Amino acid sequence: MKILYEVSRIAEDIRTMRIRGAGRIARAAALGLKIAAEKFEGKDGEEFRRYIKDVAEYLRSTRPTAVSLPNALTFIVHRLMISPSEDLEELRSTVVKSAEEFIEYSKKATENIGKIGAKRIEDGDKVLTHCNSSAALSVIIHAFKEGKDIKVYNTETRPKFQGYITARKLLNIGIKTTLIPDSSVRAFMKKIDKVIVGADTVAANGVVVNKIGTSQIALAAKEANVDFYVAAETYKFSPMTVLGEYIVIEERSPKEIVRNMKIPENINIRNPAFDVTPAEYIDAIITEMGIIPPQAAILILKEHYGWAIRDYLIRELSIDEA
Ligand code: RI2
Repeated sequence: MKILYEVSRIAEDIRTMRIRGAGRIARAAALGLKIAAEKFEGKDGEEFRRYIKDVAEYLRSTRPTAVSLPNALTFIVHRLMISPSEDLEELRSTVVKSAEEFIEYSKKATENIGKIGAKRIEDGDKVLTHCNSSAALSVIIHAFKEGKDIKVYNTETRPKFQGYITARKLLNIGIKTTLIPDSSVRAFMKKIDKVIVGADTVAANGVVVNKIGTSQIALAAKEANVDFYVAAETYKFSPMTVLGEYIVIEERSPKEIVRNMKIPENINIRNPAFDVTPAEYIDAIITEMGIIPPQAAILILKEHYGWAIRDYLIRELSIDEA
């Protein structure tokens, strides 16, 4: 299979985290499929279908944890597979339009999460956030733009330090922000009114997979009786978890941890990028469709990904009753 330079560039940028954040990698992958469709040079509809499926698989393999990535690709590939047409130009246009639709939906969803979530932020609140989540930031920024006087505490987020991106963005907008080390979260929790983080994947049972350190923050919030919110678009909910699949936690290079430090030879270093926060530590998940308790994740999945679950049951298990 020939991978176009533009598509391999997108894949490499996702892998190396030049493009990062669950929403952004999903939109970048959708763009990759769109480019592949536009530049496909074959003549045959069947060959086009195979090619797009292979490119989708190639893009999907870049990072394993955020389900937004496979969900974006499946959304587009599914449309292509169910099209009754054999005409190459019609199929090409199906992929291009579906990719554009996903990208548009994704941007709007993040905006709507902000509008909905801002209602949970009160004037005078001190809000803690972790890593760099555009969904979580959308809530904070909307609340601020509504005129609420809020202060943010945001973690550095070792080892990639995405907290600095968050701090810069908030400061540019004029929101007071205090950057804190990840390990100081419990010490600061008594000052905090609300925690709001993003998500890479939400499972059918309501557990949330997000940047490493999130579950410790949830634990500290629970202990201090501080509300803990997750901001996540519906395409961050994982249909395969309904079917019993585990979420793979990405383990990245130890080099990200040690950087230029002198370290003992043969030292064993682990660098998991994400962790799992149990549903009972989460007060609510803010989606573009409304605020739900984490235990209602299964309802979102049935409503939005019923087709994907049904597809799997028919294809793999020959059952048609999802
Ligand atoms: P948005 C990020 O992962 C963080 O874990 C963040 O909370 C999550 O994606 C969601 O980000 P990474 O790509 O989609 O930095 O809300 O590993 O922007």
